Amino acid sequence: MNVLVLKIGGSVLAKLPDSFYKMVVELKHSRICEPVIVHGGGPDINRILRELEAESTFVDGLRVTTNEVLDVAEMVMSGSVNKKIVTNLQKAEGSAIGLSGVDGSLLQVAPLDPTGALGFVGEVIHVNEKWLDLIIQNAGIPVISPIGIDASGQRYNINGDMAAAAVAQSLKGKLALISDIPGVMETIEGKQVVHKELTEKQVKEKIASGVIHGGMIPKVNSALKGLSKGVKESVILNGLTPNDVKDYLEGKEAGTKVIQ
Ligand code: X2W
Repeated sequence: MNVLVLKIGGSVLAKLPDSFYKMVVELKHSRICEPVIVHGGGPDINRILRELEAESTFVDGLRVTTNEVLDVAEMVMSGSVNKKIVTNLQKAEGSAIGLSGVDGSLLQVAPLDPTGALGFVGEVIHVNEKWLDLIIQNAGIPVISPIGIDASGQRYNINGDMAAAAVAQSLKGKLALISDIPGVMETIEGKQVVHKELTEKQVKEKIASGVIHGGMIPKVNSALKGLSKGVKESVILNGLTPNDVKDYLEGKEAGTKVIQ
């Protein structure tokens, strides 16, 4: 099985064109690969928490998750965000099945921070991949919301990138981090270039020198995290020009591959 896990963060989600969903459905129908979507929803969670006057704090990019925050994160991600993506894929004539890590204990987690300072933030310790196989073998595209569950039935909030890396690793697939720019870009001798490939060392150097900045930092870090967790290949691809995803799968130059 040739799986491509597409991680769609909340900020890029709002910008994706219909052609993105058509491309995902085409990947499935033409058997180029088996697409699996893992999404986030950070900006929507922030908005609802603000409306509830229950704003949360972040430690190293992870949301400190109290019981109340957990309820909102689940409501937003397993509810509206998940169903929006499912609907968009259905409109593109795909057969999408939305599920969260709680369903069938798909994402079994343990607390990420044993001191408890992060609250209910989970780390995936096992992916119950039989549910994903079941959907994939029945022509479906799984759409996964990053809320997990532990053996006692406690739910946890999982960082979307970490959930995507865990799913890619368990399905022995590739991990594509969907961005709204063509990849890691740099101006060299007055010309803007997209780096085709970067090693972990180069990524660290480019973060230190400021070439990689802003929203690209969590993406490259997620790509590296994926590799360290045993993902075959991590790549940053532009979701606004969806042909890039197909080009990448066909071995043509597209996006930025991050390698060890
Ligand atoms: C994230 C889950 C959503 C996420 C959060 O609560 O924001 C943790 O931080 P994006 O849109 O991909 O950033 N969870 C533990 O990762 O969303």
